[in-house]
Order: sequence, then C-alpha cells, then structure tokens
Amino acid sequence: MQRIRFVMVGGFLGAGKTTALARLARFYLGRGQRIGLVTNDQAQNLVDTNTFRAQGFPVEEVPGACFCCKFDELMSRVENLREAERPDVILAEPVGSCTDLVATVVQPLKALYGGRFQVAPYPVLFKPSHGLRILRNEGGFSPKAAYIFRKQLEEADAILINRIDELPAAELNELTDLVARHYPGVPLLRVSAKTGQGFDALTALLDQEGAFGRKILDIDYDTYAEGEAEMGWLNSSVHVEAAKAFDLDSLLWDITDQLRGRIRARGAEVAHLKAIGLGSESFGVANLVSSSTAPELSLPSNSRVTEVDLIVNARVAIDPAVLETDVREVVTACCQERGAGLEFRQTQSLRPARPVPPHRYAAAVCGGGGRPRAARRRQARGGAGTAARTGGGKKPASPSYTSRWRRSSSTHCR
Ligand SMILES: Nc1nc2c(ncn2[C@@H]2O[C@H](COP(=O)(O)OP(=O)(O)OP(=O)(O)O)[C@@H](O)[C@H]2O)c(=O)[nH]1
Ligand SMILES: [Mg+2]
Repeated sequence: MQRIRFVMVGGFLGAGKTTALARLARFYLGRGQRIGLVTNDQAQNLVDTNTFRAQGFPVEEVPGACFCCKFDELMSRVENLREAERPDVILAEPVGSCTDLVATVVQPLKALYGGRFQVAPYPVLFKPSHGLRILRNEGGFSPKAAYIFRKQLEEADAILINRIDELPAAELNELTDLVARHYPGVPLLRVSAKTGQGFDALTALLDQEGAFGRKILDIDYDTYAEGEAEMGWLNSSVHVEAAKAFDLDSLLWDITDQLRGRIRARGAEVAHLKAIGLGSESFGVANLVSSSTAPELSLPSNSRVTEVDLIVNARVAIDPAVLETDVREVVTACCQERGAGLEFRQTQSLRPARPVPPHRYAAAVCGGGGRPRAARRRQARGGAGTAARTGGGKKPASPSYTSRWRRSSSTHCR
C-alpha cells in the first residue's frame, strides 16, 4: 500500500496556516495528487473548515482540543478522508496556540502508523506582527504566550517568515537576522502565503526525506497551559436574514473593524479574529491578526445577499465572557444597521483547557516505525516498559518526571 504523505504546517494564531495550506492543496492537486485537509480547534464551528470547504477542498475537522490531545480523533478523521478521497497527501492545520506537536503528533504518527504515513518535514510559519516584538523582547503578548510562540519555532524543521509581500525590506532583514540568531541552523524560508512567493522552496522542502520531525521540546507544561489559558476563545454561528439584499463584504468588514475598536479600547491584544459569511452562492472571509493592524477581507465575496450564515471565531487575550458580550453586541448592531434580523445559533466562549496529550514521546523514533530508543533501552533493562511515551499534559508527579523528559530529549535515532 502506498503510504500517505502527512504534511502539517504550524504557526501562531493568525500566522497564515489556512492560507498556506489552501495554496499547498492547490499545488498538490495541480501535480495530479489527491488531497484531504484536517482542521483543528478548541471549539465547534470553525471558520477554517468552512473556508476550505467553500473553496472546494475535502476537509474534516477535529474540534474540542488540539491535535496533541485528540490524536486518536485525528487518526479517525484521516481515516474518513482516506476512505472517501483516497488522498496521496493529508494537509493538517493544528490550533495556533498549540505546541509540542513533534512529541505528541509527529512521533506517535511515525511510531504507531509508520506503515501508513510518511511524515513530511514540519515547517512553522512565523507571524511578523507579533513575532518581531517577541524576538525583540518588546512584549507583543504576555511572557507566557510568547513562551508558546518561541516553543513553536523551536520544534520546527524549517521556519517560514510569512507575509514578505508586505514587509518593508528593513523589517524583513531584521527578522531574518533575529530568527537566524535565535534558531541557529534551522532552515529559514521567506514566503508569502498570499502571493505564493517562496512556495517553490517550501514545496521542495516538504518533498524531502530525512531526519525530520525529531525535535522533541524541553517544555514546561505549566507555563504552556497558563499561556494558552490567557486567551479568550469564542466561536459563534449566526443566521442572518433581510428583506432587502445587503453587501456581504461590508458586513464582514464592519464586524471585524468594530470589534477591533472595542478590543483596543479595552487594551486587549487580538491574536486572530475572523468571520466567514456563507451565502447560497458565495462566501467571504474577513480577518484581523492583531489589535494594531487593520482588518482585511482575505476572501471577498463581491456579492449582495438576503440570507447568510455567519461564523465568527475570536482569539483575544481577554476574559471570554467580555469577548462574548462584545461579539453579540457588535454582530447585532451591524446586522440591524442593514435592516437584517439575526439568530445566534451556537456560541462557545472559553479559555483553552490544560493540554493533556495521550501520547507523548520523549525521544525520537527512527524513520517510519519502531519504538524510541530510550524505551527500548529501558525494556532491555527490565525497566518501565514504554516509559518514553508519557502523558505529556499531566502535571509532573515528581521532579524526575520532568527531568526524564529533559534527559531523553537529546536521544537520537541510530
Ligand atoms: N499580506 C499577507 N497576508 C497574509 C499572508 N498569509 C496570510 N495572510 C493573511 O493573514 C490572515 C490570517 O491568515 P490565516 O491563514 O487565516 O492564518 P491562520 O494561521 O490559519 O490563523 P488561525 O487558524 O486562526 O491560527 C488572513 O487575513 C490572511 O489573508 C501573506 O503572506 N501576506
Ligand atoms: Mg487557520
């Protein structure tokens, strides 16, 4: 049986993962390969799933927690895609606040499903709007959220500085130097998920075989969990109807822009705020990737509608109850301005729960299967069996639990 290529692209909230994966999906389709996409989120009703689906891509989603905590569900969604689409390539988008994916997703894939999947190198997109401030030590986010941002880059096989289509040359050069200094030896690509610049190099990198997906993090799950929990998370679905047609793009833009105003007035930082409007024959997407940048219509619908299903996803460093009030009030006001009635159908607002991955490999497995060397060594001594595979999210029971991770993180495959 031909093994399926598994391509996962990481990066912080709003870094450009969905945009990059849609571009990669088109690339693989153009090369005559079949594809399937898997999205992931802390809650139901994902803008990204609908964005992929509206573009005609086969997509499955894993809601409720990150891939690392839902590894078995990820595999069952991939199995659905395998049965329905017979894909050559699976493209996976993890939650942007998630890290430690090499130990909790890439390694289990190689160890437990190595006969079915070939895992591509794991690239991580660098988000300039927050990343520049974080690497300059100017803040941008709280220290704990910045910790997640840095850890995401630390486990990358390649770092992709995104948005080069709009970055001033001086900023791009500074970023290139900063990334090279903080992550020495890591391949660095400059790309634009929007225009496709740098994607020849990226697709060539993703085709490579070798010792990839092996950077097991030395990570403190307390800091990681606290950093994630600083984020207010909201997913809301709303049905909107009006007697007279209204411009869908202006509704989406107004919602993101007015929310930006409210959030800025509260002094809170936006990680990513996005809204999709799904009409019967058209769709549009608006995004806001930080409190200090302008909203953007990333996929304009160029249409007028009388009926639309709206999904709003917001990830903001703010109390989720406050975020929910703001979203409800702004969406209601924007719809009423257009003479439209609305019904909030489903809303979830939360702080992400502590990640508790069912599989965590403390050492890299070799190629497409087998057990980590550390586990083999312990078994040979009649020790703790598969001790190298541990529940990563559980609070360390003793200092030795953490130090075992740390010690074995440098274990290499033979
Ligand atoms: N100018 C520019 N905008 C980009 C680029 N890549 C992504 N964007 C924009 O950045 C915003 C966020 O992009 P997404 O692809 O949704 O980011 P994401 O990483 O999937 O976000 P989450 O799933 O929320 O973590 C959208 O408005 C995109 O159009 C790029 O290369 N250049
Ligand atoms: Mg996305």
